Amino acid sequence: MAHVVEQLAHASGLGDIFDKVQNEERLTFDDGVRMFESRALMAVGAMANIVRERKNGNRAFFVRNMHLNPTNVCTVDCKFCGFYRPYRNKELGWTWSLERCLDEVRRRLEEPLTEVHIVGGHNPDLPYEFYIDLVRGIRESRPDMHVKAFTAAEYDFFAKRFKKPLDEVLEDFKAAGLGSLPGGGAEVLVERVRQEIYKKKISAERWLEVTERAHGHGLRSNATMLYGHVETLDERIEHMCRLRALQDRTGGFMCFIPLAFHPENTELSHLPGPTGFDDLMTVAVSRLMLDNFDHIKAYWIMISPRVAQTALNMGADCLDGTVVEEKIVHMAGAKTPAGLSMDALLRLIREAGRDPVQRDSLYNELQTFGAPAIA
Ligand code: V47
Repeated sequence: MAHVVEQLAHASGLGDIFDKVQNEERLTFDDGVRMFESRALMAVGAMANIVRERKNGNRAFFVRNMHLNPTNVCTVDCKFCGFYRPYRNKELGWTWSLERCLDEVRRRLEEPLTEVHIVGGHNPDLPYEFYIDLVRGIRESRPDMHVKAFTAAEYDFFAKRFKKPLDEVLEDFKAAGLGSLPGGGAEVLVERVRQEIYKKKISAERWLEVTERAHGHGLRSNATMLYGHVETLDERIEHMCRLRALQDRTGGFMCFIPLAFHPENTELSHLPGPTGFDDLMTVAVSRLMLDNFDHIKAYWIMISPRVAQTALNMGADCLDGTVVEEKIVHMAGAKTPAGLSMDALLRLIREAGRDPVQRDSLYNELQTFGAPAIA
């Protein structure tokens, strides 16, 4: 098989990159840009598959999770976001009470979920105790549920808003039962992009600093990249190189998730958003560049179940999960379902020739699945 990939890579002018992949050598910034610019999806995808299988064999992971978005009122005004309502018009958005949030979790007690993923707007009306009590309340009503909550951008907001040292904030959340951090808020870790479309959000340096501190407190996290808007291919690679450098220092990242930009209902609605080709290429290039990340997630919510399934053969080893009631991209025009059943995920994975593995939030295996019963 390797010689077929080698031929493909040579035919696309990427033979030297193939050699590095085979020898497990780190790829350079220029290698990353060249792979994107080659448009050689078959070659890049096949090389990414080598790394994917080296790291994760034939396994493809999913998690049984739900999302919770306590508020979409936000002071940051990111141009790419269709989810938020500006604080100055806060009556147009929602801000749920603690009880309402806890009810969202409690009403699913019968469902075999293992994770709740919580993110929201930067809403100055909510007190510190709201966030802490939310994490603690979920853990009390459902001790088996892992709380993956709030992005590095939100922890920075909490520290500033409540005038507390970041380390104290992180320790308070840990003591309340926080399990890990989702990867959002990173967008593209390049100042030029920030200035253009989210200039009030924390800088790349601060996102990396908050994340490093969280890792230092023993909290693991994910990392995302929002692509397909105003960023260049070089800037995508710069983003990946910055994450890779931090991972060298901390080892705290679990997975990388490329997030396909959805333009509807945003200030960037004139942009077309990425294509399926770009979705697959971005998964494949990230698998090859992020040699120190164990997992690459093809988030089916953003790139569709069909493309995510295909990505399982081009670098991705995880589809995220059942995701009950996704709002962030559905408010930006996503046409995907707001959730998938476990059977639907199993079918996607099996038809891609992979072995489904239900994981917990830290990528421990919970359940493997044999071949489907023949009808
Ligand atoms: O940070 C916002 C993105 C992120 C849009 O860690 C948009 O496992 C596309 O981070 N089009 C939040 N994307 C979601 C997120 C996430 C999702 C799934 C799994 C994990 C994980 C993390 O959503 C934001 C932003 O980058 N986003 N608006 C939009 N219009």
